[in-house]
Amino acid sequence: MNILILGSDGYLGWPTAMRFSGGGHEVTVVDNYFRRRVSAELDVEPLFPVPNLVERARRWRELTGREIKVVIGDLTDASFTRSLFDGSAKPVFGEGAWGGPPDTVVHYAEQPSAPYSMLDHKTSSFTIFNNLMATTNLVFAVRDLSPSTHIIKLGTMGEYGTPNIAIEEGWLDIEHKGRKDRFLFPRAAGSIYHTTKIMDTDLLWFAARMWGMRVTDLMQGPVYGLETDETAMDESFRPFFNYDEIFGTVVNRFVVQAVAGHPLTVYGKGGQTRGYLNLKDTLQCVCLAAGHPVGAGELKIYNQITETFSVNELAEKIRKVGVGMGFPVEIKSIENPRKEKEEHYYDPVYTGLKDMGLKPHLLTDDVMAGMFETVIKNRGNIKAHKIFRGVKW
Ligand code: USQ
Repeated sequence: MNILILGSDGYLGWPTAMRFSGGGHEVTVVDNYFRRRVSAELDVEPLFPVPNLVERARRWRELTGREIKVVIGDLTDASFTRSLFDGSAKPVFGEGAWGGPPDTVVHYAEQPSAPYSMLDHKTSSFTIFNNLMATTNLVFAVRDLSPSTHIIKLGTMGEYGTPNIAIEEGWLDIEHKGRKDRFLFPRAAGSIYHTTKIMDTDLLWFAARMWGMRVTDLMQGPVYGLETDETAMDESFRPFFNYDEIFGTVVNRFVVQAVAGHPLTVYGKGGQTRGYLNLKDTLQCVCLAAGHPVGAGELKIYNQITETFSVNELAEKIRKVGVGMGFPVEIKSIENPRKEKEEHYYDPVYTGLKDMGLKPHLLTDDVMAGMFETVIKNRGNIKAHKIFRGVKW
């Protein structure tokens, strides 16, 4: 397949690019380096430096002989987005001829942080504009230039919120006054970022209904880890590993806190329950979705998680592994800077991807110990002041 990966510099993008390229697909990666710029602006750089996309693509070619083309640009610029579908985009790396419009687009190119979206009016507006314009421009480019392209969009479990009923995979059958119909599962997001993901889903559903677009929306929970088969090939292939409050997800944060001797920052009562998954499983899920293109006019939704934990359960698991490795880990509940339910029902369905063949890598003691080892090697880079800033909702 000819695959376009939008948002390739981020935590998930580059590992996904290597997986598809290693699998023999033609891969073009696209990014505007938003994450790098904002990390520097807000003083929240990752645990270790990550080479830019050209440097990584060059190293990938040296090691594998395979070429990943790199295009740098901003998807909120409609003409730039269209250039990716009509062959006029100019790669900054990669010499091979244009392979034609993509069979599959993996769309990660969004501002991914809930706290960033809640910092202030400016970052909220940016999140809304950036995320919705990128998706809008993609939808129109596909409609006009490559209507058979399968769009794989990264959504989030946070679109559903924490309802008091089981969370189905995207859709809910309703019986009302004796009649039945099927609707998108009710959504109730807890941040401006998560709200933009709801709006994305609505845009894509509109495009599927009106223009026969083919869309898979992957409702993903917080991801952890930094090891994949490909990142293990070379240190420069490791993805962004953030431990700060803006870009760090909770498992990664807790491991760094344990190593740094910082009490694990459980927000509020710690009963907040979410579905989690290993970075390795994100790659499996996206590859499975790409291998199962949906029909014209179809929006297929999967809940992309492999197990659920409350924040208290996560903290306890990481404490146990940390203590076993000689760290005196302390857990400390702090006032929750977010507005979210701290005790709630949580029963998501997540069978669709497993039915397609997903083999989950769970959060075992060994997996956590592996994360500890990488963090220990880089512990000299940990800056304690980056761990908590208290972005209030
Ligand atoms: N939490 C703590 N302590 C911390 C950090 C987080 O108790 O130090 C809690 C949060 O309050 C929340 C839970 O842990 O209840 C998860 O927080 P998170 O920061 O790991 O994840 P979140 O902000 O929800 O966002 C992340 C990704 C986002 C993705 C989302 C999936 O950054 O891109 O969409 O996970 S989900 O959470 O299912 O919506």
